[in-house]
Amino acid sequence: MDLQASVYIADRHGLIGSLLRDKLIQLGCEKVISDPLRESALGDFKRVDGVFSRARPDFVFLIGGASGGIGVNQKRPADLMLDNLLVNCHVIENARRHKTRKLLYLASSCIYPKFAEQPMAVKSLMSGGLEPTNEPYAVAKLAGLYLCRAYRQQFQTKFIAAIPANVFGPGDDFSLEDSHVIAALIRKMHEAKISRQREVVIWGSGLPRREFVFAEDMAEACLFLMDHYDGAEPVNVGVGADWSIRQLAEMIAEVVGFAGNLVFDSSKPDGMPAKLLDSSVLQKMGWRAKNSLRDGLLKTYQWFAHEGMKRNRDASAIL
Ligand code: GFB
Repeated sequence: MDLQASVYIADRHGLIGSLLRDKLIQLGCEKVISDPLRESALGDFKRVDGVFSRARPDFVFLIGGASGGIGVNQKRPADLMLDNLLVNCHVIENARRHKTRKLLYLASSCIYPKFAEQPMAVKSLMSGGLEPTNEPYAVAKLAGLYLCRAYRQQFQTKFIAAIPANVFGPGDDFSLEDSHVIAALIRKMHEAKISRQREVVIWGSGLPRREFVFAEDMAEACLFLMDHYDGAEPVNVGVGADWSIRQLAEMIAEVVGFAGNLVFDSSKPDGMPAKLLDSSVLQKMGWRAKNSLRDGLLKTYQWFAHEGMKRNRDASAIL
Protein backbone atom coordinates (compact mmCIF):
# COMPACT_ATOMS: atom_id res chain seq x y z
CA MET A 1 0.00 0.00 0.00
CA ASP A 2 1.39 3.41 -0.88
CA LEU A 3 0.90 6.25 1.58
CA GLN A 4 -0.78 8.52 -0.99
CA ALA A 5 -3.54 5.97 -1.46
CA SER A 6 -6.97 6.49 -0.02
CA VAL A 7 -8.15 3.83 2.42
CA TYR A 8 -11.66 3.05 3.58
CA ILE A 9 -12.28 1.04 6.77
CA ALA A 10 -15.80 -0.39 7.16
CA ASP A 11 -16.25 -1.55 10.74
CA ARG A 12 -19.47 -1.33 12.72
CA HIS A 13 -17.90 -2.67 15.93
CA GLY A 14 -14.86 -0.39 15.81
CA LEU A 15 -12.32 -2.45 17.77
CA ILE A 16 -10.06 -3.42 14.87
CA GLY A 17 -11.08 -0.51 12.62
CA SER A 18 -9.97 2.21 15.03
CA LEU A 19 -6.57 0.56 15.56
CA LEU A 20 -6.12 0.16 11.82
CA ARG A 21 -6.94 3.83 11.30
CA ASP A 22 -4.41 4.88 13.98
CA LYS A 23 -1.72 2.64 12.49
CA LEU A 24 -2.28 3.95 8.95
CA ILE A 25 -2.15 7.56 10.17
CA GLN A 26 1.06 6.81 12.13
CA LEU A 27 2.55 5.36 8.95
CA GLY A 28 1.81 8.65 7.17
CA CYS A 29 -1.35 7.75 5.28
CA GLU A 30 -3.41 10.94 5.00
CA LYS A 31 -6.56 9.69 3.35
CA VAL A 32 -8.17 7.29 5.80
CA ILE A 33 -11.96 7.15 5.87
CA SER A 34 -13.58 5.29 8.72
CA ASP A 35 -16.08 6.66 11.26
CA PRO A 36 -18.79 8.25 9.06
CA LEU A 37 -20.53 4.98 8.33
CA ARG A 38 -20.11 3.26 11.63
CA GLU A 39 -23.54 3.87 13.08
CA SER A 40 -26.24 3.30 10.53
CA ALA A 41 -25.31 4.11 6.98
CA LEU A 42 -23.44 0.89 6.26
CA GLY A 43 -26.86 -0.71 5.88
CA ASP A 44 -27.83 1.79 3.15
CA PHE A 45 -26.48 1.06 -0.34
CA LYS A 46 -26.80 4.68 -1.57
CA ARG A 47 -24.88 6.12 1.36
CA VAL A 48 -22.08 3.58 0.97
CA ASP A 49 -22.07 4.39 -2.75
CA GLY A 50 -21.79 8.10 -1.79
CA VAL A 51 -18.70 7.44 0.33
CA PHE A 52 -17.07 5.47 -2.48
CA SER A 53 -17.97 8.19 -5.04
CA ARG A 54 -16.44 10.94 -2.90
CA ALA A 55 -13.40 9.12 -1.49
CA ARG A 56 -12.65 6.69 -4.34
CA PRO A 57 -10.80 4.36 -1.96
CA ASP A 58 -7.86 2.49 -3.43
CA PHE A 59 -7.87 0.03 -0.54
CA VAL A 60 -10.79 -1.22 1.55
CA PHE A 61 -10.73 -3.08 4.85
CA LEU A 62 -14.13 -4.71 5.26
CA ILE A 63 -14.00 -5.58 8.95
CA GLY A 64 -17.73 -6.17 9.27
CA GLY A 65 -21.21 -5.36 10.49
CA ALA A 66 -22.69 -5.82 13.95
CA SER A 67 -21.08 -8.54 16.07
CA GLY A 68 -20.81 -9.78 19.62
CA GLY A 69 -20.47 -12.77 21.89
CA ILE A 70 -22.52 -15.89 22.35
CA GLY A 71 -25.23 -13.98 24.28
CA VAL A 72 -26.11 -11.44 21.61
CA ASN A 73 -25.84 -14.11 18.90
CA GLN A 74 -28.71 -15.92 20.61
CA LYS A 75 -30.72 -12.80 21.49
CA ARG A 76 -30.52 -10.99 18.13
CA PRO A 77 -29.60 -13.54 15.45
CA ALA A 78 -31.70 -11.83 12.76
CA ASP A 79 -30.18 -8.37 13.43
CA LEU A 80 -26.64 -9.73 13.26
CA MET A 81 -27.27 -11.77 10.14
CA LEU A 82 -29.11 -9.04 8.23
CA ASP A 83 -26.62 -6.34 9.14
CA ASN A 84 -23.65 -8.41 8.02
CA LEU A 85 -25.31 -9.50 4.80
CA LEU A 86 -26.16 -5.89 3.92
CA VAL A 87 -22.76 -4.49 4.87
CA ASN A 88 -21.00 -7.22 2.88
CA CYS A 89 -23.09 -6.65 -0.25
CA HIS A 90 -22.90 -2.85 -0.08
CA VAL A 91 -19.18 -2.61 0.48
CA ILE A 92 -18.12 -5.42 -1.87
CA GLU A 93 -20.31 -4.29 -4.78
CA ASN A 94 -19.27 -0.64 -4.36
CA ALA A 95 -15.61 -1.64 -4.24
CA ARG A 96 -16.10 -3.29 -7.65
CA ARG A 97 -18.13 -0.41 -9.13
CA HIS A 98 -15.64 2.21 -7.98
CA LYS A 99 -12.58 0.18 -9.02
CA THR A 100 -11.01 -0.30 -5.61
CA ARG A 101 -7.51 -1.71 -6.13
CA LYS A 102 -7.70 -4.22 -3.28
CA LEU A 103 -10.17 -5.24 -0.57
CA LEU A 104 -9.53 -7.32 2.56
CA TYR A 105 -12.60 -9.04 4.01
CA LEU A 106 -12.56 -10.29 7.62
CA ALA A 107 -14.63 -13.39 8.35
CA SER A 108 -14.71 -15.10 11.77
CA SER A 109 -13.57 -18.48 13.12
CA CYS A 110 -17.24 -19.33 13.81
CA ILE A 111 -17.65 -20.03 10.06
CA TYR A 112 -15.90 -23.39 10.55
CA PRO A 113 -18.08 -26.45 11.18
CA LYS A 114 -18.92 -27.08 14.83
CA PHE A 115 -16.85 -30.27 14.93
CA ALA A 116 -14.09 -29.28 12.50
CA GLU A 117 -10.82 -31.12 12.97
CA GLN A 118 -8.40 -29.10 15.14
CA PRO A 119 -6.47 -27.03 14.24
CA MET A 120 -8.99 -25.86 11.65
CA ALA A 121 -7.62 -25.61 8.12
CA VAL A 122 -9.32 -23.76 5.26
CA LYS A 123 -10.12 -27.06 3.55
CA SER A 124 -12.61 -27.79 6.41
CA LEU A 125 -14.89 -24.89 5.45
CA MET A 126 -18.38 -26.12 4.45
CA SER A 127 -17.50 -29.71 5.42
CA GLY A 128 -20.08 -29.91 8.24
CA GLY A 129 -22.86 -28.18 10.18
CA LEU A 130 -22.30 -24.89 12.00
CA GLU A 131 -22.58 -24.24 15.76
CA PRO A 132 -26.28 -23.37 16.37
CA THR A 133 -25.56 -20.47 18.78
CA ASN A 134 -24.00 -18.45 15.98
CA GLU A 135 -25.31 -20.05 12.80
CA PRO A 136 -27.10 -16.96 11.36
CA TYR A 137 -24.09 -14.68 11.93
CA ALA A 138 -21.72 -17.35 10.60
CA VAL A 139 -23.82 -17.84 7.45
CA ALA A 140 -23.62 -14.08 6.78
CA LYS A 141 -19.85 -14.09 7.33
CA LEU A 142 -19.51 -17.13 5.04
CA ALA A 143 -21.62 -15.35 2.42
CA GLY A 144 -19.20 -12.39 2.44
CA LEU A 145 -16.25 -14.69 2.05
CA TYR A 146 -17.80 -16.51 -0.91
CA LEU A 147 -18.93 -13.20 -2.41
CA CYS A 148 -15.32 -11.99 -2.45
CA ARG A 149 -14.29 -15.22 -4.12
CA ALA A 150 -17.11 -14.98 -6.70
CA TYR A 151 -16.18 -11.37 -7.56
CA ARG A 152 -12.58 -12.43 -7.92
CA GLN A 153 -13.61 -15.19 -10.32
CA GLN A 154 -16.10 -13.14 -12.37
CA PHE A 155 -14.55 -9.65 -12.31
CA GLN A 156 -10.88 -10.45 -11.56
CA THR A 157 -11.01 -8.12 -8.51
CA LYS A 158 -8.23 -8.33 -5.95
CA PHE A 159 -10.56 -9.19 -3.07
CA ILE A 160 -8.91 -11.29 -0.36
CA ALA A 161 -10.25 -12.75 2.89
CA ALA A 162 -8.88 -13.53 6.34
CA ILE A 163 -10.39 -15.62 9.16
CA PRO A 164 -9.39 -14.29 12.59
CA ALA A 165 -9.43 -16.11 15.91
CA ASN A 166 -11.49 -14.44 18.69
CA VAL A 167 -10.30 -10.82 18.87
CA PHE A 168 -10.10 -8.80 22.11
CA GLY A 169 -8.52 -5.59 23.31
CA PRO A 170 -8.93 -2.04 24.65
CA GLY A 171 -12.03 -0.33 23.27
CA ASP A 172 -13.99 -3.59 23.06
CA ASP A 173 -17.66 -3.83 24.06
CA PHE A 174 -17.64 -4.52 27.82
CA SER A 175 -21.40 -4.93 28.30
CA LEU A 176 -22.32 -7.91 30.45
CA GLU A 177 -24.77 -9.67 28.15
CA ASP A 178 -23.57 -8.90 24.60
CA SER A 179 -19.78 -8.88 24.85
CA HIS A 180 -17.28 -11.64 24.15
CA VAL A 181 -15.86 -13.71 26.95
CA ILE A 182 -12.68 -11.72 27.70
CA ALA A 183 -14.43 -8.36 27.98
CA ALA A 184 -17.25 -9.91 30.05
CA LEU A 185 -14.90 -11.64 32.48
CA ILE A 186 -12.62 -8.62 32.91
CA ARG A 187 -15.62 -6.52 33.81
CA LYS A 188 -17.26 -9.11 36.07
CA MET A 189 -14.03 -9.74 37.97
CA HIS A 190 -13.14 -6.06 38.26
CA GLU A 191 -16.57 -5.22 39.66
CA ALA A 192 -16.45 -8.23 42.01
CA LYS A 193 -13.04 -7.11 43.29
CA ILE A 194 -14.19 -3.54 43.94
CA SER A 195 -17.43 -4.56 45.66
CA ARG A 196 -15.75 -7.44 47.53
CA GLN A 197 -17.99 -10.15 46.11
CA ARG A 198 -16.85 -13.70 46.84
CA GLU A 199 -17.70 -15.26 43.50
CA VAL A 200 -17.99 -14.61 39.78
CA VAL A 201 -20.25 -16.60 37.48
CA ILE A 202 -18.66 -17.98 34.30
CA TRP A 203 -21.03 -19.13 31.56
CA GLY A 204 -20.99 -22.76 30.47
CA SER A 205 -18.83 -25.66 31.61
CA GLY A 206 -15.45 -23.94 31.31
CA LEU A 207 -14.35 -26.76 28.98
CA PRO A 208 -14.63 -25.10 25.53
CA ARG A 209 -11.29 -24.10 24.06
CA ARG A 210 -10.66 -20.79 22.33
CA GLU A 211 -7.78 -19.11 20.55
CA PHE A 212 -7.48 -15.36 21.14
CA VAL A 213 -5.70 -12.71 19.10
CA PHE A 214 -5.02 -9.27 20.56
CA ALA A 215 -6.66 -6.49 18.52
CA GLU A 216 -3.36 -4.65 17.91
CA ASP A 217 -1.87 -7.82 16.43
CA MET A 218 -5.01 -8.36 14.36
CA ALA A 219 -4.77 -4.83 12.94
CA GLU A 220 -1.13 -5.50 12.02
CA ALA A 221 -2.11 -8.80 10.38
CA CYS A 222 -4.66 -6.92 8.24
CA LEU A 223 -1.96 -4.51 7.01
CA PHE A 224 0.45 -7.40 6.46
CA LEU A 225 -2.05 -9.32 4.33
CA MET A 226 -3.02 -6.25 2.33
CA ASP A 227 0.69 -5.83 1.49
CA HIS A 228 1.77 -9.43 1.04
CA TYR A 229 -1.15 -11.59 -0.04
CA ASP A 230 -3.27 -11.88 -3.15
CA GLY A 231 -5.03 -15.22 -3.47
CA ALA A 232 -8.52 -16.72 -3.67
CA GLU A 233 -8.08 -18.86 -0.54
CA PRO A 234 -8.87 -17.19 2.81
CA VAL A 235 -6.00 -16.98 5.30
CA ASN A 236 -6.40 -17.96 8.98
CA VAL A 237 -5.07 -15.43 11.50
CA GLY A 238 -4.30 -16.97 14.87
CA VAL A 239 -1.52 -17.23 17.43
CA GLY A 240 -1.19 -21.03 17.27
CA ALA A 241 -2.36 -21.86 20.81
CA ASP A 242 -5.68 -22.22 22.60
CA TRP A 243 -6.93 -22.17 26.19
CA SER A 244 -9.93 -23.65 27.97
CA ILE A 245 -12.42 -21.09 29.27
CA ARG A 246 -11.48 -22.22 32.79
CA GLN A 247 -7.78 -21.53 32.13
CA LEU A 248 -8.70 -18.18 30.63
CA ALA A 249 -10.88 -17.26 33.62
CA GLU A 250 -8.04 -18.15 36.00
CA MET A 251 -5.61 -15.99 34.03
CA ILE A 252 -8.04 -13.04 34.01
CA ALA A 253 -8.60 -13.43 37.78
CA GLU A 254 -4.84 -13.19 38.29
CA VAL A 255 -4.48 -10.14 35.99
CA VAL A 256 -7.42 -8.33 37.60
CA GLY A 257 -6.48 -9.34 41.15
CA PHE A 258 -9.76 -11.11 41.89
CA ALA A 259 -9.20 -13.76 44.57
CA GLY A 260 -12.75 -15.16 44.93
CA ASN A 261 -14.34 -18.31 43.50
CA LEU A 262 -15.15 -19.04 39.88
CA VAL A 263 -18.61 -20.62 39.59
CA PHE A 264 -19.53 -22.33 36.31
CA ASP A 265 -23.16 -21.94 35.19
CA SER A 266 -23.93 -24.91 32.97
CA SER A 267 -27.37 -23.52 32.11
CA LYS A 268 -25.51 -21.10 29.80
CA PRO A 269 -24.31 -22.32 26.38
CA ASP A 270 -20.77 -23.50 25.67
CA GLY A 271 -20.87 -22.81 21.94
CA MET A 272 -18.27 -24.54 19.78
CA PRO A 273 -16.21 -27.10 21.70
CA ALA A 274 -12.93 -25.81 20.21
CA LYS A 275 -11.76 -23.19 17.73
CA LEU A 276 -8.03 -23.38 17.14
CA LEU A 277 -6.98 -22.16 13.69
CA ASP A 278 -4.29 -23.68 11.52
CA SER A 279 -2.35 -20.47 10.83
CA SER A 280 0.62 -22.16 9.15
CA VAL A 281 0.07 -20.32 5.83
CA LEU A 282 0.36 -16.93 7.52
CA GLN A 283 3.31 -18.07 9.61
CA LYS A 284 5.13 -19.26 6.50
CA MET A 285 4.58 -15.79 5.04
CA GLY A 286 6.48 -14.42 8.06
CA TRP A 287 3.75 -13.03 10.32
CA ARG A 288 3.71 -13.61 14.09
CA ALA A 289 1.58 -12.04 16.84
CA LYS A 290 3.68 -9.80 19.10
CA ASN A 291 1.55 -10.03 22.25
CA SER A 292 1.10 -13.12 24.41
CA LEU A 293 -2.41 -13.70 25.76
CA ARG A 294 -1.28 -12.49 29.18
CA ASP A 295 0.26 -9.29 27.78
CA GLY A 296 -2.94 -8.60 25.84
CA LEU A 297 -5.06 -9.20 28.93
CA LEU A 298 -2.89 -6.85 30.98
CA LYS A 299 -3.16 -4.07 28.38
CA THR A 300 -6.90 -4.60 28.05
CA TYR A 301 -7.45 -4.56 31.79
CA GLN A 302 -5.35 -1.41 32.22
CA TRP A 303 -7.47 0.30 29.57
CA PHE A 304 -10.73 -0.95 31.09
CA ALA A 305 -9.83 0.15 34.64
CA HIS A 306 -9.04 3.68 33.42
CA GLU A 307 -11.13 4.33 30.31
CA GLY A 308 -13.58 1.51 29.89
CA MET A 309 -15.52 2.15 33.05
CA LYS A 310 -16.28 5.68 31.87
CA ARG A 311 -17.45 4.50 28.47
CA ASN A 312 -19.75 1.73 29.64
CA ARG A 313 -22.56 3.74 31.14
CA ASP A 314 -24.22 0.80 32.84
CA ALA A 315 -20.88 -0.20 34.32
CA SER A 316 -20.19 3.20 35.84
CA ALA A 317 -23.64 3.17 37.43
CA ILE A 318 -22.53 0.19 39.50
CA LEU A 319 -19.32 1.72 40.85
O1 GFB B 1 -16.58 -15.02 23.58
P1 GFB B 1 -17.78 -15.84 23.34
O2 GFB B 1 -19.09 -15.19 23.56
O3 GFB B 1 -17.66 -16.37 21.90
O4 GFB B 1 -17.75 -17.12 24.35
P2 GFB B 1 -17.72 -17.71 21.06
C1 GFB B 1 -16.66 -17.98 24.41
C2 GFB B 1 -16.88 -19.01 25.50
O5 GFB B 1 -16.80 -18.34 26.77
C3 GFB B 1 -18.21 -19.72 25.49
C4 GFB B 1 -17.87 -18.74 27.59
O6 GFB B 1 -18.03 -21.06 25.82
C5 GFB B 1 -18.99 -19.02 26.60
O7 GFB B 1 -19.99 -19.82 27.19
N1 GFB B 1 -18.17 -17.69 28.58
C6 GFB B 1 -18.00 -17.80 29.92
C7 GFB B 1 -18.67 -16.46 28.35
N2 GFB B 1 -18.43 -16.71 30.56
C8 GFB B 1 -18.85 -15.85 29.61
C9 GFB B 1 -19.40 -14.54 29.66
O8 GFB B 1 -19.60 -13.94 30.71
N3 GFB B 1 -19.68 -13.95 28.45
C10 GFB B 1 -19.47 -14.59 27.25
N4 GFB B 1 -19.77 -13.94 26.12
N5 GFB B 1 -18.97 -15.84 27.19
C11 GFB B 1 -18.66 -16.04 19.33
C12 GFB B 1 -19.74 -16.11 18.31
O9 GFB B 1 -18.63 -17.30 19.86
O10 GFB B 1 -17.39 -15.78 18.79
C13 GFB B 1 -19.68 -15.03 17.33
O11 GFB B 1 -20.99 -16.16 18.95
C14 GFB B 1 -18.26 -14.61 16.94
O12 GFB B 1 -20.36 -15.49 16.23
C15 GFB B 1 -17.26 -14.66 18.05
O13 GFB B 1 -17.82 -15.42 15.92
C16 GFB B 1 -15.82 -14.55 17.57
O14 GFB B 1 -16.33 -18.01 20.64
O15 GFB B 1 -18.43 -18.84 21.73
